[in-house]
Amino acid sequence: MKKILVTGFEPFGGDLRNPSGEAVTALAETKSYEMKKLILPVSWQRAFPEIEKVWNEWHPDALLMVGLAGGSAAVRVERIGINLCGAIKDIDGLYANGSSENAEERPVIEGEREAFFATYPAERILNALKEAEILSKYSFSAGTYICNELLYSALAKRNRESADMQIGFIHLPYADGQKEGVPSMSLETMVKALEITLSALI
Ligand code: PCA
Repeated sequence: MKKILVTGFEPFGGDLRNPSGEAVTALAETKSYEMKKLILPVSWQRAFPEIEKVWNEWHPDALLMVGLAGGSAAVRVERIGINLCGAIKDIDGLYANGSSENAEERPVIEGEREAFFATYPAERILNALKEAEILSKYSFSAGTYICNELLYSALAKRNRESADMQIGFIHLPYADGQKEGVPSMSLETMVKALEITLSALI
């Protein structure tokens, strides 16, 4: 049976909820694959090490990371991770350089290549989401915050270790009722979108 590591995030940036963590938590166990879940802190220093630990100990066949893209109306199937951390503070009040005062961009990994493509079957996933009539699209930038940092870090590790792993990132909209005046989707639809994505991985 295939082993899939699925991650979501805790709330950040003043939001009380993060639909990515809620949707991942709500995913049901299935008979077709073994699943481990992690709900990660939106922290430059603490998020990826949690993934690395499970990866090294459990050796998953696939890694699906999920985050919130506030303002997006559609489920976004991310295609690319880039080697750039923006000058954005995390929930610990720190920039990617570890400083709380010195705002500066930095690479995710010094000296590593500019970008990696996600290795999950993006086309199959998007087709399956569209088939289910879930508002969805490709995205060619996961931003420069911690979602991109995870995607890039995971793809770089896979490349370093020549691991044959499906790795990708899904960005979700705000959940219905979470915020006024922004595009949103029901949590139920988002859970379904993740189930469809997971089925496309196996
Ligand atoms: N979204 C942020 C980080 C955590 C999350 O859910 C991002 O897009 O980078």
